[in-house]
Amino acid sequence: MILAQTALGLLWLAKSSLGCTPPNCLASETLEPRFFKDEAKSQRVLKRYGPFTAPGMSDHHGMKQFVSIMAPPCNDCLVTHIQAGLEYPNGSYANVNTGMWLHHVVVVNMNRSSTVCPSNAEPMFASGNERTAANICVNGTQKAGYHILPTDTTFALVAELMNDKMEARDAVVTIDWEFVPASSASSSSFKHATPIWLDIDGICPGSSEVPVPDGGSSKVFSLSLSPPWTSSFSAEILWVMSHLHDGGETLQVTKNSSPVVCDSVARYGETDAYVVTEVHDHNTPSEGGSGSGHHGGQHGVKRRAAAAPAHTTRMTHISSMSSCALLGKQMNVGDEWTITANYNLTDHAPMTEGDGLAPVMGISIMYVVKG
Ligand SMILES: *[C@@H]1O[C@H](CO)[C@@H](O)[C@H](O)[C@H]1NC(C)=O
Ligand SMILES: *[C@@H]1O[C@H](CO)[C@@H](O)[C@H](O)[C@H]1NC(C)=O
Ligand SMILES: *[C@@H]1O[C@H](CO)[C@@H](O)[C@H](O)[C@H]1NC(C)=O
Ligand SMILES: *[C@@H]1O[C@H](CO)[C@@H](O)[C@H](O)[C@H]1NC(C)=O
Ligand SMILES: [Cu+2]
Repeated sequence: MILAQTALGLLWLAKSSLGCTPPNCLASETLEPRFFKDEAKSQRVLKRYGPFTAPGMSDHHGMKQFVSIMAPPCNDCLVTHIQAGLEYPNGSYANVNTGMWLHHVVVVNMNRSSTVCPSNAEPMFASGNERTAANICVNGTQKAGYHILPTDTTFALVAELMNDKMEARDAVVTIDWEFVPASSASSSSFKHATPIWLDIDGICPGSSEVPVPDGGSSKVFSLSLSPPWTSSFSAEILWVMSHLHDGGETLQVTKNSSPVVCDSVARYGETDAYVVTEVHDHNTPSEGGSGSGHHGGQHGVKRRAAAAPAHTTRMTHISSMSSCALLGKQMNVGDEWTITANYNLTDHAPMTEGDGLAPVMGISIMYVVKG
């Protein structure tokens, strides 16, 4: 990930003294906590970051990455559950059916080192447009959370948005944070969770984006983290969440070549928000960008010859990735961990960029408790 360096470059932002610095100025919302409310005085807050202006489709395919310094959601607290989302500035839900993607969001704790790549700052959460939750406490069954220390003063937010319309549009990234204060966590014997970031782009990933092998001439391919990551501690694995791009089918986390410890499955178009329906009419050779975009559809939605009858295409995009919970004390000193991202571009159309295929990703974040 680029973020370690890029975020440092933007540190001057934090020094601005206007009370708040974008993207930290939007109203947050207090929500009802779901886990450990009475037991550990938990709190839950929906933070809004932005607004960010995604360019029109003709400018970098409507994509833009934003890197900003953000305040941690709480101080000296254990974060038990995290989930990202996307809104328009008027507060309405934003997703692919209205042409706006939360391509990815990564939250980095700039005051800590990544466990897998110690030269980078620690990515403590990430999400793609499928918006998988980091359910660290597994719905309150585990007294565990990511400890934001009093010295963790600086987080970075890396957000990439993608806009399917011709005109530039604003969107707001939301993150729903649930946490318990460290004092009550300590008196309730909460455990501290460590995020382990495994990435097909390597132990110290760059952008995490990997080109499609041979430009996609082979529709079925797998990409792995190689060499694997070797754990230097033993740990209990609480939660494993994974990320693929369109065309992806499964992502496997494997220990010592076998067994597969977690097999995460991509599902497509489970709700209307993840489906783009287009009517193609030869009289109005659609473009102008409403929906067909540069991703997904292109392969299945080649412009039809003028004589072709009007027809409708329905493109589905990844709407969820299954997670794995409570895998037990499976991590031992010296274990070699890898992940394999399995793609089948025949089964599901990949994203395109111009005339070629967009790069793909394969990432798993494991939240573990050392010891
Ligand atoms: C909110 O903004 C979106 C995007 O601009 C727009 O499509 C939608 O109609 C708006 N909703 C309301 C209730 O104004
Ligand atoms: C957590 O609770 C939600 C809502 O009840 C449920 O859909 C989900 O399956 C639960 N997840 C786990 C890992 O228990
Ligand atoms: C946290 O990291 C930021 C960015 O590197 C740095 O400016 C700040 O001083 C650090 N905070 C502490 C308490 O070390
Ligand atoms: C890829 O998907 C196609 C279309 O669903 C299917 O026929 C084929 O068996 C799949 N290939 C593999 C290796 O899964
Ligand atoms: Cu991605």
